[in-house]
Amino acid sequence: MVDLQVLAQAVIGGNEKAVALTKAALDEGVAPEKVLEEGLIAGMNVVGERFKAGEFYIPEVLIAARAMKMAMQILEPKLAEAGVDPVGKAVMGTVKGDLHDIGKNLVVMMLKGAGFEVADAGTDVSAEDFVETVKKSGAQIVGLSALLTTTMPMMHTTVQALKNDGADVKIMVGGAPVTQSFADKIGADGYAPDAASAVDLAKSLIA
Ligand code: B1M
Repeated sequence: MVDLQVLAQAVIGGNEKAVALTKAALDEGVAPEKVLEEGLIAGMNVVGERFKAGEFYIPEVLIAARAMKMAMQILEPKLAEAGVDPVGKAVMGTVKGDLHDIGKNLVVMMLKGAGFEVADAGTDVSAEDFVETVKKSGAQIVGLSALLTTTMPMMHTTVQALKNDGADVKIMVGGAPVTQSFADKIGADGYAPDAASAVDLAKSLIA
């Protein structure tokens, strides 16, 4: 029998054995949602906690997220067959004029790791494209990332566009120059300083 704690440990260590263990657990008849929750998500939760505590750095998070992503490729079709609902739906993107995507990708991976379905809108995303992607995906959460002080005003523009459109979506913002007071000023629903906190925030915004 595959021990799902061993699978969680493989994710934490960024070990590609996570793929074989996921496969083996499914072959043994373990329910896909159990593999997801007690193996992959349990592992990524620990990664998030260690990152927040300063025990893990970005490379370790990226390696863990890569192991999770590879295992998810095996698991996703089985979850779809089993009709397992995602925790929530989110759209993530870096705002117009900004091409930085390392932090945004980290947030995407951590959200997926926590069981969210995420539409990654990419970088240099205009306010109109955010509105469009939110509509198409039916997301409850939209995350805006910016790394340049010069693109922070684009967050405001995007928040206004989403509100003018009447989109029923919670807006979270983040990125190195962004602060809680900036988030409050532009009318965002929340700010997170790092990828692990972004997951906590997303969960609280849809609770
Ligand atoms: Co750029 N760059 N860059 N750059 N770059 C910075 C941001 C800069 C601070 C460097 C500096 O001057 N010291 C500076 C900005 C200064 C400012 O605005 N005050 C800068 C500049 C000026 C520029 C250019 C204008 C340079 C030029 O061409 N003259 C240019 C702009 C291009 C553009 O975007 N239009 C540019 C280009 C680039 C590269 C292409 C070379 C490359 C980007 C590669 C890529 O992303 N694919 C790059 C990089 C790598 C950086 C630095 C070195 C690193 C950024 C990074 O990836 N950090 C950066 C300097 C630095 O930060 N030391 C710099 C790691 C990443 C994990 O952190 O993105 O903060 P971060 O994400 C964190 C949190 O912020 C948070 O979670 C993440 C994980 O914890 N987070 C969120 C992020 N998004 C979130 C969203 C959320 C919640 C949390 O909810 C929605």
